[in-house]
Amino acid sequence: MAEYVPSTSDWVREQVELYEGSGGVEGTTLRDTGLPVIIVTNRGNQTGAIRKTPLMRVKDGDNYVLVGSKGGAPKNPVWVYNLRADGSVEVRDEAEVYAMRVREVADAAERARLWELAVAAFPPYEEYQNRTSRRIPVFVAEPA
Ligand code: F42
Repeated sequence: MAEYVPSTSDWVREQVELYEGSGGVEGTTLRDTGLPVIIVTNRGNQTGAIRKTPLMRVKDGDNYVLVGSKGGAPKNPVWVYNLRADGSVEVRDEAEVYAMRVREVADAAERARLWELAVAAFPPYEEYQNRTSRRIPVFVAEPA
């Protein structure tokens, strides 16, 4: 059984610990913004380790839109490569945990629609995309 290897980023690791440790009652928003966060459990594509990645909650019906923004950094967050390698994830949304299948959004029209949902849920995504020449990857997680 692969082991969980926490993020190297302290605030992220702490959010995961509070969110999961409270069964999805605490630590479910982005700092003091009140904006909801989900946790995507994914598989390290090089180490095989269990990785837990908090992301903003962007819903599209029963699906979740996963945005590889990383604050507009020049490089993709590495969980993008995990999802590209293995689309089987678990999404924790507060007290619920769903087995989901992730696919990367390639179709321009679909991406435009989902990007609009993402920016509506978390306006900074727009700034992040303007901040980098990197095309921020967008994934959809659908119930497995
Ligand atoms: N990040 C976003 O991109 N979008 C969001 O909407 C978002 C919201 C959010 C809300 C709350 C919160 O606490 C964090 C939030 N984040 C958001 C940050 C997000 O959780 C990630 O921390 C961030 O996107 C960076 O992701 P990362 O996967 O690049 O994380 C780094 C810091 C990391 O953990 N690196 C590990 C390390 O040891 O350096 C390796 C992680 C890993 O998956 N390794 C793979 C493996 O095999 O184990 C290899 C990956 C590879 O191919 O290199």
